[in-house]
Amino acid sequence: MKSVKLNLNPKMAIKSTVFFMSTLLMVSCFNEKETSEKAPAEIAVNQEMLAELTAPPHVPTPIGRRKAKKLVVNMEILEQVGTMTDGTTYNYWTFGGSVPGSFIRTRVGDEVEFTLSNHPDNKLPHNIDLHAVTGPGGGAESSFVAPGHEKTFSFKTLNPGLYVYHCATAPVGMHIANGMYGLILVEPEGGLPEVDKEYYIMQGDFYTKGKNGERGLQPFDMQKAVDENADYVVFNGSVGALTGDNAITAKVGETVRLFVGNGGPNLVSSFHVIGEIFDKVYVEGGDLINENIQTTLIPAGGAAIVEFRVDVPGTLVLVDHSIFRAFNKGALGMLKVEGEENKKIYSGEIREGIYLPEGPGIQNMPTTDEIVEADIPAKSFDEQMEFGKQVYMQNCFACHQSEGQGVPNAFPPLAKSDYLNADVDRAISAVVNGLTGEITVNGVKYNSVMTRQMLSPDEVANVLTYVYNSWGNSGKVITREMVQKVKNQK
Ligand code: HEC
Ligand SMILES: [Cu+2]
Repeated sequence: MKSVKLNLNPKMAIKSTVFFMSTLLMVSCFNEKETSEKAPAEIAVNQEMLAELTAPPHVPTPIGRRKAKKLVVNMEILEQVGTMTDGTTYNYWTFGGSVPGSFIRTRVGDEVEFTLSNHPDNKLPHNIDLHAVTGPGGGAESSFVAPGHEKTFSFKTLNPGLYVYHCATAPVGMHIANGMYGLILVEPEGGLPEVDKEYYIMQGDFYTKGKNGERGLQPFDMQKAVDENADYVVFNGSVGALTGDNAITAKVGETVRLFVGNGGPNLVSSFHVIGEIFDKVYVEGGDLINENIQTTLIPAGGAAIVEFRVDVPGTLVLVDHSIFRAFNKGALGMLKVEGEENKKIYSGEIREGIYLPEGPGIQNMPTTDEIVEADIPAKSFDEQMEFGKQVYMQNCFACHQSEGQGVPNAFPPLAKSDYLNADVDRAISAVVNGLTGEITVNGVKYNSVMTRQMLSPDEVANVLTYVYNSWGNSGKVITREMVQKVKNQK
């Protein structure tokens, strides 16, 4: 019974004893049917098995009906440089080489023998606090391990649920901020109900010396972390870990289960999937199931299991609905659903999920004149193309789409655009000053608003060079001087 674990005040304790006794009565009535009614601590294990560990967004095979076992988990800590976003790298500290760390899947009653190895190339000692552990520090005290060493401890899983694990070595916040967190699932007796697709997603906030998008290897910024002023808020450790080719997938009619965690260190997540309603949410990763939910709150150091059936094809966009984090700091992922349209459920005029909360027509024009200079001007055509593509993916992609194809009735195409190719200054002006009013692109009329893009002259030159040299366009090279000239005309 769960009361063993709770730390109750006296009044609660009385209540809980009454509850405990009445449960005992109930149990004694229903007891006959299965061993499953045993207190988790009493569940015997006789076989040993090596735990399957997976990197996100994948999860190990479901437990199903397997009996409780001695489960051997071998987790290796690796400090390694990885990509935060195009052009920006970060020295991640990881459990198993990924952020979040390897997913651990257990069942109630398992005896987990956990070995934590700290790779000899690492610089620091680490440990692990698993929220699924009943015991001091969640294992932290027994697992503190220096580089080139390993530590083993064991624990029995008593409470089903989805739990966070993280490093708890001082300064704890710094170890978590560098990516040292992951999820451990404790399935109930008999396993979770079957679904078609399962994925592992974990949010985290990152603090870098340079601001969002600044190039190069970015060191951790302690002061920003203390101030809770995140430069990046991301799913699965980096910007784009779940978008484009990295998107997770499902087919129309399938049921999807997402194991969603939040490593923090600071921010809570308002987890939402644009264009979908959660049929079920295991609130905070526990037993309580809520139904028909739009957005579920996932605290730092907490988790939730969300489930839904996908009914129509398209791209569902996963966000932290603290929405600037999604569109400006990276907390955005995609679930691509393929299959037959169902016009009854969704009429489907726009195929890809575009999200403009206020609609393109009423978004405010930015008023500030402060435009940040790009740190390094491109030195060659190839560099212009490379930098330009990055600017495109960060600033234009959402509307004009990955291949410049645009979105029918909303955003004009840039691919083979006669409007673009006819007049370079006019195209520069669209980016620098914004564009509004009726225009005709390839014979189709658009009457909407493109807000002025807050980019440096170099960035404008690069992105337009990229656009002009992609998707069958006229191949012009735009220089910062050409951009400057158009700016001065204003
Ligand atoms: C928020 C959506 C949005 C973003 C972001 C955006 N645009 Fe546009 N863009 C539009 C809309 C809408 C129009 C048409 C405006 C009109 O109807 O007057 C347009 C028109 C254009 C045109 C002229 C029409 C054509 O198809 O040739 C160009 C060139 C252009 N955009 C380039 C860019 C570039 C480059 C970026 C990124 C730096 C960008 N846009 C970012 C929405 C956007
Ligand atoms: Cu650590």
